[in-house]
Formats: sequence, structure tokens, C-alpha cells
Amino acid sequence: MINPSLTLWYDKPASEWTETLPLGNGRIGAMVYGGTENETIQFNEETLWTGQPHDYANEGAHHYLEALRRLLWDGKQAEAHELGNKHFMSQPFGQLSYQPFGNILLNFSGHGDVNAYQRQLDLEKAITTVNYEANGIQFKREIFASEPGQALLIRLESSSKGSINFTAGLNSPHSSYEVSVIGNQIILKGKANNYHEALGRDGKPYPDSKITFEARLKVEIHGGEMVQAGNSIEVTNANHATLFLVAATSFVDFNDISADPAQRCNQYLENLEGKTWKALKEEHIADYQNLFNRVAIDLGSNEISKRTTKQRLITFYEDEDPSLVSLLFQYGRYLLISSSRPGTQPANLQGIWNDRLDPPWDSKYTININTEMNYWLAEMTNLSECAEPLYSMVEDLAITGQKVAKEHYNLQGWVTHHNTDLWRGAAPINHANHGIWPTGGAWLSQHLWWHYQYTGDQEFLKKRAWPVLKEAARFFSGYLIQHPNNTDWLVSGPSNSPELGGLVMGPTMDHQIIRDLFKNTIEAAETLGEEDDLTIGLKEKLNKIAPNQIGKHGQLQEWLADVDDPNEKHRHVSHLWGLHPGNEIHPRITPELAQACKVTLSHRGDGGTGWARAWKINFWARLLDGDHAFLLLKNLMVPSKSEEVNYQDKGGLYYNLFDAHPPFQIDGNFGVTSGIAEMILQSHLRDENGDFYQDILPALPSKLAEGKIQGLKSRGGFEFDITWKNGKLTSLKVKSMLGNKLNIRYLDNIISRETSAGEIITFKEGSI
Ligand code: FUC
Repeated sequence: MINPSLTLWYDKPASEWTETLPLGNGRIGAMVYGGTENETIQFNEETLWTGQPHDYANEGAHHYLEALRRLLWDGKQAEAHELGNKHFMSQPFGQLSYQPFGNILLNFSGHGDVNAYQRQLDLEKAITTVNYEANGIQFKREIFASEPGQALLIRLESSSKGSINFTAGLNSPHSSYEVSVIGNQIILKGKANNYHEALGRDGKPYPDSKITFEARLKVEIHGGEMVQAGNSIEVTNANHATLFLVAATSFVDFNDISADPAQRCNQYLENLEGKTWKALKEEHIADYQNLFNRVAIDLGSNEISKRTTKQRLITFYEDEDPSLVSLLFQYGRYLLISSSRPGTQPANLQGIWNDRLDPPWDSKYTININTEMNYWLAEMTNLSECAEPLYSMVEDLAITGQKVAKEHYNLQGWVTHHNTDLWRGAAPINHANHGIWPTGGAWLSQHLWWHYQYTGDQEFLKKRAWPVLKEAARFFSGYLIQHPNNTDWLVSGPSNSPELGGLVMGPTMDHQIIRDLFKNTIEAAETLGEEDDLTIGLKEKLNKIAPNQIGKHGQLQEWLADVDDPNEKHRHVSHLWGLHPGNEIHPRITPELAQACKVTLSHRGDGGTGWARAWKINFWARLLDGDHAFLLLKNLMVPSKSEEVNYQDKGGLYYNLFDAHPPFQIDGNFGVTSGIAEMILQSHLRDENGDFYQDILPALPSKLAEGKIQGLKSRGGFEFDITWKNGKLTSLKVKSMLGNKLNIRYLDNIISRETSAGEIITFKEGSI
């Protein structure tokens, strides 16, 4: 029996990449086509990028900072763009790109015509299977990416002894590679292509690519024969076969690419030596389920849930099959576990799944929404460890960003602009009109503070969050300047409201982010007893940062001036940052500002790119409007066939349920999981003593009137099991992990009580 909330399945092989099924162990990613005569498994390794260690800072750029500000105050934006492009940008203007690694090619001659075909991805086990019947024999292929095994594993079985016949090979899209066969191993060695364009927009060359890579496909058979056939291995009449793919690059860290991929591959294979398929599979399932099984969700299912995933997606807008919502929720968690594990790189714009040498936006890290959206779900859906790579990247950026703070602003502390890459570029890229946006690092810092709020981990706060927060706050303490007319206000600039309207002084979003950074830093200092001149200064500056303003249409102003266009449908709704992921705007606390956010959202509309729709689910949940949040969810859960870059109104999902910007961009998958969680539980508001409110079912859509979730986490260190029927809470179980005070709020009722660490509190129907 297929569980419709935990399985993606199809009755045909994938005909394009966005129909293939993703696997990943955090480091190695694979996309499985599920072909019968020809199977292709396209794979990646997360450190295969173009370029080499590189310092992007533009020395002495700070000499132009004052001039930029002056031009902007004087209303000379075009001149500011020109000056910015000439003197203030990263060297070169762009950053480098994530790369595909190769393909496993399997040929099963005579399997062109098959019956009873089915391929599926089981989210409970993180295994994809392909089943079909050919020439009266049942064939089964199982594939998974093991984290403990550090390998992609493939098993080929059939219902009849001695009927496994295939040829296996490897290739790569890079121009410089070779394939050889030694014994039962196919070896692929290569060097990354250079960036797909020779010169940046400034006419300066991109750094050459220096990363080398190696993959090995080892074939083991039971019965039958195996021979070398050119660069392939040919297997005949085996009972079953197991294939092990290991892959590595020379990357060590953003400063060092001196590792030996061959030695790494050897080591990976050695570690697999002597382990049976069964043992490897069990080890993989146990490791994966340790993370995945922490949260279970059931929103109900019905007859239509039994159809293929493609059919379900096509009709979701009409039938609103609730099990497709649970499936999408869990898919986000699956994709995070598969693309981001302790010790790996964070999930990039495509997670770890990319088949192009020239991927959209380089498949790098865009920090003016996308990278953060990737991690909104991590703490709340009980995958705290999976955010570890993000924290490590922020620590790297705090190093490279220090140089950029010095060279571009002549300031201490660290700063990051709207993109980064494997080399941790922190300087403004692309074009002054949107690249000069200094609040990337401040926004990222929020995630380290959240980790502390969810886990109460003092060690983490002291050793990891605090240095990052303090030095980010140090930068902005020096960076904010007095508004020339409204001299009580401190403002940011030159900057932009991503990516609308070009360079300005004082975009609203910057002020919301900087306020959040200052508040978190002040609280961290108090908690750690680290208050000093800097944090005292932050307190003074905090209240002077230019406030949120309501404009002439009743909208929240995106800029200092009241110039918002009510017809503007731009995908970014950056100035609602204070509503989500920030917490300074809320219907209960700042009702006028919340109302202004609604006006803004009504102007921007209910469409947009995939990630824009996902963000709007979160916005509407924070505005406590579950039905509007559900409308956005529906608007995202529509099939998108378009692969071309489209900035307007074509967001949706591909048939493999990957989010479509379009093109594929993973942020929307993660954002949707966060949005669904925000409908069910919110914990970002606090009482007068600083203890968090636990808002239960704050934005439950009427279309999801019945359901059950187990294992959601909240700020303050609580874990929740929540059940509801007919739109009403019916049972609630809370585990207090840290012994903090519990403030449960349901509708307008509040129950507050002290807890002890480990205590489990159960509320029955009608008791709240
Ligand atoms: C930002 C967005 C685009 C896209 C890109 C990767 O620039 O404005 O829509 O998501 O990042």
C-alpha cells in the first residue's frame, strides 16, 4: 500500500530532469530518471564549483561611499549607479557557480517494452525504487544516498535467477575528464570547467577553475559474469547486483583546495568494504529516520489521493487533496535532510541538485531571501542539526566579510551583500542597483539567534552565535547615518529594497533587519554577561533607527519616501520582513502596521515566483489569516512546465514537486513547509518577562479542518503534538525540553504555567 502523504510515485519514467526523483546524503545528490532500457542517474557532489579560492573585495572602495550617499540624498540615482558600478563592486563583478558532476549510465538491453511500470520515492525511507515487468520477469531497482556510507547505492534484482543483464558506465559534462576501468571499478577523473563566461560584467576575467574531482562506480554481482567492455562494465546472467558510487573533489575549505579526490574515494570505498546490502540499507534507514521521524503529519486523505503524484498535482487546485499538502510539507523536510547535514555545505539555490554547467543564478547562495528561506523550517520542524552548515557558512562570511567591511566601508565588524558562493564572496555583485545591499549578514545572523531560542544551547550562544552577532552589530553601529532632515533618525544606505527601485538611502527592510540584529545582540550580551560599550551604544541607536511608516494608500512604505506604486506586482515584498521572518509587526501588537501589511499584500497580489508565493503563505499565516495562506498554498501547488527564467507570475511546482521559480529553485519547497508549520504553531511573540507565547492553530485554514501533527518545535524549547477536528483544537501534548515557562494561547485563551525540563503536559479537549 502506498502512503499518499509519504510517497511520490509515477507510472512512467521521467522524460525531463524536473520529473526525476532526488536523493541526497547532504554531500552527494542524485536525480533518478527511472528509465527501463536506459537508466540515467545524474549526480552531484556539493563542492564541485567553478573557480578557486578568491578574495572578491574591492580595495579602497570606501573612498566612494560618501559620494554615493551624497548623490542619493540629492536624488541623483542614475549617477549613483554609475559611480557604484565603477568603484564599489566585487572583483570581478560576479561570483562562481555550482556544477554538475556526472551521470551513471545503465543499459538494460531488451527492456524497451515493459509492463506494470512504477517508480517511486519513499520519504519514510529515503529510497527510490523502479519496478517493472519485462519479458515476463519482474525487475526491481532500489537506490539511496547513504550519509553513514557516504555513497550512492544501487541494487538490481529480479524475480528470476540469472536474469540481471546490463552495462554500466560513467560520464561527465565537463570538458576535461577521463573514464577508465580497473577490475570491478569504473573510474571518472576530471577538472572543473571554467565559469561559463570568460569575463565578468566589468570586463575582468573570472578566476580559473582549479577543483579536481573523482568518482568511482564499483560493481558487485551475485552469480553470472562481469567483463570490461571499453570504458564500461558488462554484467550477464547475474542473480542480483549492487553498485556503489563514491565521489569527491579537492575542496577542503574556502581557502584550501589541496585534498586528493582519489585518496578520498579510496577511503570511502574501504569504509564500505565487507558490509552487506542489507546492513547498508538498514544503517541508511536508521540514520535518516532519526531525523525524519521526529515529525509526523496527517491531514487526511481520500480516494483521489491514490492517483499518481503527477495527476494529483494537476488537479490539486480543484480537489484540494489534503494528503498532497502533507506530502509537500514532508518533502521539504526530506529535501533539507538530503541536502544539508552537519559538515556539509548549506543547501544552495537548488539544494545540491543541478545538471547544468551554466545553472540559473549559478546555483549559488542568494541571501536577500532565498538562502534564509531554505532554513526557515529547520528549527521548527525538528531538524536543528540540518541548519549546522548554514551556521558554518555564516562563520566563514564573518571572516571574508570583515575584509569587505574594511575595504568598502572602512568599518570594523563584518558585512555580506546579496550573494555568496563556495568561496564566500561577500562584496556587492552584478550591478550597483541591487548588488549594494549590506544587510545579508545581518539577516543570516538571525538564524544563529533562533538556534539559541529553540535549543537554549548556551555553549552555542557563547562560542558561535555571539561572535557573529556582535561583529555584525559592530558593523551596523558604525554604518548607520543620521537622516539629513529628520535628524532623530538613523538610516541605512546606500542600499536597495531587494530588488526593486534601485539604490536608495534607507529602505524599510534594512531598518527592520538591523533592529532585529541589534535587539538579538543586546539580549545575547545580557544573557552572557558580555555587555560593553558596543552593546550600550546599540541600545541607544536601536530606538533611533527610522521606523516603519504607513503611506498614503494605507500601505506599509517600502522606502523612506511615500512612493509605493499600488499596481506594483514585484516578487519581493521585502518591507514585510518585520512581519516575517522578523517579529516587530503583528496583528496583536501593532494592529495598524499589520493592516498596512495587508494593504501591501493586496497590492502585490497572490501570484509571483515560486518562492514569492511561499513567502506569502508565511506572511498570511503571521497575519492570522489561514484561508488566505491556503489560497497562496494553492497558488503554489499548480503544475509549472516552464523551465525558462521567468520573474513574473509563473511560480508553481514541477511534477517531481520541486519548486518552480521558474526555473527550479528549492527555496519555495522549504518556504512552503515553514508556511504550513506557521499555520499550526507560532512562537515568535513574548510576554512582558520575555517568555514566548505558544500560539496554537493561529492560522488554520478552513480547508484543513482536521489534522494531527507530532513533534513540532518552538522557541523556548517545547515540542508539540497537536490534534484538531472541525477546525477546533481537540488535544495538545507539550514536552518542555528546557523547563521554561509555558504560555499556551489558543484563540484568545491563555494558560501560563511553570514547567520542569523533560515534563510532559497534556491538555484535553475543551480545557483551553
Ligand atoms: C533573487 C530573486 C530572483 C531569484 C534569484 C536567485 O535575485 O529576485 O527571483 O530567486 O534571487
